[in-house]
Amino acid sequence: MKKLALHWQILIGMVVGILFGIGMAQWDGGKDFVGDWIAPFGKIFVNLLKLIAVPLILASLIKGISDLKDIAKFRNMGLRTILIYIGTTVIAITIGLGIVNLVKPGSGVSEETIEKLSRTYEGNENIQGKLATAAAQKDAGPLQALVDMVPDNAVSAMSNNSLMLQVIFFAIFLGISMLLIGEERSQPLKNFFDSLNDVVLKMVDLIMLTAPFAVFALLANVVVSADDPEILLALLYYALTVIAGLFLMIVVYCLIFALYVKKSPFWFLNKMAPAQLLAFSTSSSAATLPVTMERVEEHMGVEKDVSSFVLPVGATINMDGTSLYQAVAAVFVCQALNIEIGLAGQLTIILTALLASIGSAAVPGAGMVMLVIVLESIDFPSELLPVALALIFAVDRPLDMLRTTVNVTGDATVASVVAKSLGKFGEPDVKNWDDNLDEV
Ligand code: DAS
Repeated sequence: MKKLALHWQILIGMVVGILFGIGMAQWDGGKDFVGDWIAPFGKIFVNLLKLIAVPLILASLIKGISDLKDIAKFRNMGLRTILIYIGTTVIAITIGLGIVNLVKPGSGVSEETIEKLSRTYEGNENIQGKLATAAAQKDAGPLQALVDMVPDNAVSAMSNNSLMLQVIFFAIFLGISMLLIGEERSQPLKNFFDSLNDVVLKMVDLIMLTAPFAVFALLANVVVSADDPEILLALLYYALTVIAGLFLMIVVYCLIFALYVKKSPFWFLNKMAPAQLLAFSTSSSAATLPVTMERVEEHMGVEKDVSSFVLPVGATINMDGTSLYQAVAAVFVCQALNIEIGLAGQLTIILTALLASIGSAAVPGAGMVMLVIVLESIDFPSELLPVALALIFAVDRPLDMLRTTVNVTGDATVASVVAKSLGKFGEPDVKNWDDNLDEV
């Protein structure tokens, strides 16, 4: 029997994981059993993907830059990439503000719900941790993000995934230096990174063989750890507002694909499905990056010198789903707590949500940390910050899964647009999902 396409296998793993999690949640020992014996396999899978993200970024970026032959082309591609990323993020935030002001999900939240959520979550160490992280980021100087981008140790930069920008900085610096010393002298190093790139992409294929079981473990753990349905219900309007906004953002990507890239949006979503399902299951753009790169390069035909730059940069600084969510969440908590924010406040949200999504790390729950920065930018009462996070905490994980899916879809869309604009959108190497697995 012909093997099921990868995304169907992953989808089956997710559905079985959700059903298994629901079943386990009915049994008192279910949460502990899943946490002790099932969840670790999901964590191992995420760790494996993060493990290879760094060598993959290094090899593909250096190969991509050294393939460009001259720096002017790299500068042109870099500027185009950053501008388009900013454009899609501003669109996302605008959609978020539009829909939250239209639906007004916060106005329906009752006093007792606010009281119950505050009592349940305000002391939660996860919320305290996010407030502390946000405070630390706020205390940093305005150029701290720039300083953090420059590693003081090439090896340590490669060992810490959340400092992916440092790896990108180092790879760009090395790649440009290779261009400057000329092809002949840099050829041995180029051959090394070319070969490393091929080997790491094969590692992605091998890791993906375990994806169906891994997403089963991830989803089972998310479901069995979910909060009580009553609280989730109280936040239904808010969650649906975010989901509607995220869906509209996917429609924007499909329109961009159909009108500019001139390919069917369904073709695009079909090619991206495994990466989107992984983004949903892991809630981590960083962990999903190796798969996003493999799909965009090998299954969609975007040339490596574009995808190897645009996608790693996008995974760290372009989070359209997160910025849309921050716009909705910031206005939602103000509505729920009857805090007036005028037009000026909403415009401030556009700017700070843009900067916050650039500053968000590509890891689960990063968006909530940056939400504190956005709230503080509109003079939100600091004593109400724990209540504000408590209001959205219960549904943050499922919404994080969805906004991460939008984040990676946005990165792939921009990579396709940049490739199309540079005439570097070729034919995919791999027609079917398992063509490149035959020799495994
Ligand atoms: N989970 C983040 C990511 O990896 C997004 C977020 O937290 O909003 O993209």
